[in-house]
Amino acid sequence: MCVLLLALAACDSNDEVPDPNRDTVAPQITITSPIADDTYLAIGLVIIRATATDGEGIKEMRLFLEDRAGKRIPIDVQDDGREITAKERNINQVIQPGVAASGLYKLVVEAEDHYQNVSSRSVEINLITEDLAQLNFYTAFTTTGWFELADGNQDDLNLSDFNLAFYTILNRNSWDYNIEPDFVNTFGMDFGGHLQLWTTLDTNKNEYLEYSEFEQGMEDLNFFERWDIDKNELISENELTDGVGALWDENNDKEVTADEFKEKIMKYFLP
Ligand SMILES: [Ca+2]
Ligand SMILES: [Ca+2]
Ligand SMILES: [Ca+2]
Ligand SMILES: [Ca+2]
Repeated sequence: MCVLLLALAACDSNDEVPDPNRDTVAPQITITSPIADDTYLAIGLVIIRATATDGEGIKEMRLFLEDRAGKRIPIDVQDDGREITAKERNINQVIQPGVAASGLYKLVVEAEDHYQNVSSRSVEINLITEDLAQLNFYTAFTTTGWFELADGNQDDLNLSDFNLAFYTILNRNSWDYNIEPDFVNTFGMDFGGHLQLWTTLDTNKNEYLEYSEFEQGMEDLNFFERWDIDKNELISENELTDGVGALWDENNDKEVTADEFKEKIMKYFLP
């Protein structure tokens, strides 16, 4: 009987007396992508990179897209593979915002520790839902989010990132290494009018595109060197846009019209 009373008393006092070890400090959050005020197509890609740290461990990270009225759309956070007690957790994922209306949105990151301390940080981005045909080529191209994905937020593409980004364009099913000859031929026509590009690339004629063949083919196409206007051996987003634009300007009037770019942007630079 006495034991039972003691147990009850211990239980009561546990509820009433604050735990001196209780963690009262909320996690700290840093968002490195997207950059505030960047503009993206609603049907394009937005990379989200955020880190939360907490002296006692992070229980959960949450992600929302919030419109101007404060309405929140939750976004599934991909597990970063760390222990639930980890003192640092990360968000590193690509989303397609898919909102219905253009405007300023907040990307909100929340982190909660094991003592219900919650902190929140946000970054504002512009999302545009216009049909691609309503945009000029530069805006349409740069707001796809493709370049940020390709450059890993490094601002410019070096030769190996550049090649990898174009390999990813050609390798449409990222889960295999199978590149379709027909798609390569279409790409060849769309990027400079090259007939039967596949035959040129598959030099050992095994009907398979080895990466070395692809690299040699890219060197022969000479995009990187030609587009690198300032010759710093890096391709900036402007250089890429100008380079692609020059190839797609079918009537050579130095303008890329929606008719010239719309279908191709969808095919090569949007998911
Ligand atoms: Ca804490
Ligand atoms: Ca081959
Ligand atoms: Ca350059
Ligand atoms: Ca034109």
